[in-house]
Amino acid sequence: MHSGKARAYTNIALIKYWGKADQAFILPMNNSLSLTLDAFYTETEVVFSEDYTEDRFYLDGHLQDAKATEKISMFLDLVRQKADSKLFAKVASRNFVPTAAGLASSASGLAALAGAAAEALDLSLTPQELSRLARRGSGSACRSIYGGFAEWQKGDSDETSYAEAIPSEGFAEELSMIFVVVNDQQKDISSRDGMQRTVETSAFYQGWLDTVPTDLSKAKKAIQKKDFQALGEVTEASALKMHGTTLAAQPPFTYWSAESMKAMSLVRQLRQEGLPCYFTMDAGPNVKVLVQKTHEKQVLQKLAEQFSREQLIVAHAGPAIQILPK
Ligand code: 2P0
Repeated sequence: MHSGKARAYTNIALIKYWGKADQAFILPMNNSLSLTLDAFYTETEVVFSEDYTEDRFYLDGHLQDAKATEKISMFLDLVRQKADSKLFAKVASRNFVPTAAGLASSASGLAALAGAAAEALDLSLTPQELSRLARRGSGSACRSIYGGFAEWQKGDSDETSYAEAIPSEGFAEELSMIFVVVNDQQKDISSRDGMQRTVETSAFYQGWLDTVPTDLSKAKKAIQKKDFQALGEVTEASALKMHGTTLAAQPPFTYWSAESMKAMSLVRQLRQEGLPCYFTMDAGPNVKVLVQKTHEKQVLQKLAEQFSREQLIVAHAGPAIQILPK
């Protein structure tokens, strides 16, 4: 029996990944930059054995259907190929999320699966190789191999597309991210479908691509100088531009709900009142507020005036992927 267990933390992009140059290999159109967080993580155990006659996937203790298992199997095929193995596997994953608000992420999930499967088949991968492997499962997962800030270098091939840590000399540890969990009944467009539609049809997509390199260099400079305002401004700008592209897609769509707008307006208002904080959003209506730890309580208090305490989740910089004892 060959087993491996790993824990990976989710990450939120400050400079967003939005669009693929290659669907099969998950090569992105642009570099992205993220902060790994401590509040949400996935633990996954993978056991390969001669005794199994098929792959099985358990999520939070429940055996998953054929469709969910198929995705896992396709990823395991990549690992089996690397290890020259034909063994089937049992995969048991657990998402650790503070509330049941649908915040489970593919980034932590696929990073933990990559780490556990590679460990189980003794692949002895470097962080860069593990990042490349995780990328094949889900693009954003390649950034969850590292703690703190990470940059995904888009590259132009399977070999050259991977994330790297961005050292920040403690700056990442000075930050908080407050999740405003917004409930809406809208049917989700997955990020995979949303980004593809945008690349193929949005009149604004080229504008997005044209400005990412400048935003990225602003973000890296801000990290180097520990300049919170500069990092916050470019974070918010990157999210707004990404979401702008969806409005010009065919057919047009948006991830924003009225509640998302309410949270974004409040963040702008707090800033006008002299409280430094900035928002970002991903492929859903939740709003994430970037703030320094020194102002976390004040911002949380203000948010709590308009949202229930259950809707607010505080996260801080999280660690790199961990291989756990079996
Ligand atoms: C990001 N997102 O940079 C962007 C911003 C959502 C909005 O990466 O198709 O699950 O598996 O590569 O990584 C979410 O998309 O997509 C994402 P796939 P993924 O975090």
